[in-house]
Amino acid sequence: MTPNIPYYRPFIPPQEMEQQTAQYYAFMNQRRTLRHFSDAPVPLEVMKNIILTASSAPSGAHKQPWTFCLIGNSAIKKQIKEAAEAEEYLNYHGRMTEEWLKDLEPFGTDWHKPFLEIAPWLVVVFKRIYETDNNGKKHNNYYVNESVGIATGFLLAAIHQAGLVALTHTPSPMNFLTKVLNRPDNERPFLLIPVGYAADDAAVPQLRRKSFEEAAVVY
Ligand code: IYR
Repeated sequence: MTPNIPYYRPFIPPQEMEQQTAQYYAFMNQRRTLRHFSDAPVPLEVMKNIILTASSAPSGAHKQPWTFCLIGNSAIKKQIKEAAEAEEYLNYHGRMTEEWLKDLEPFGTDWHKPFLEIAPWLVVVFKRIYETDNNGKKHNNYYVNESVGIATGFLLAAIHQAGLVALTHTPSPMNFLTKVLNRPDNERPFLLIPVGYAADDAAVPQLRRKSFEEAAVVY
């Protein structure tokens, strides 16, 4: 077993904590999913910090079953945009139900995905189903969806903290990302996340978030 090391966090009195958590909530509650990006550059160093934050997430047996592909290359972004639009065209023209299309109306989405070329960075999150050891033996990872979902949550929080915006984009099916990015057999695309500054004229739908009583039950 690996030896344990001491862990310390300073004591925060409950009153101070109440203020601190209220402030953090107010800050996080300003995060919005954006579809309108500026093409203004964002330094690679910033993206590295954001991805390291994501990669600090807890994971099943600490297997860290994720790979974050960071794409700034215009030719690859173009390839991804074209492949995503080809799939989405089919989705919006028959593969999605009437009910689904109606549910998406407030968001004004369609098969066009210009942001995949405009945003300075695309982060493609891959989940790693298994790892291969030095003898070529495969070992399944644990709670992969939960782990990668949590890491993606950390990623979105770090993007927001940077003053940037993101879109949790789910082109469907997503296997074209495996091909375009030449990913190995143990990886599956999980989410495609354009990251950048919000466009000057960016707008978001007016949404209401669940109240505490709607979101939670206290026992
Ligand atoms: N993947 C499609 C459709 C779509 C589905 C849901 I659920 C959304 O919240 C938004 C879009 C697209 O990207 O347009």
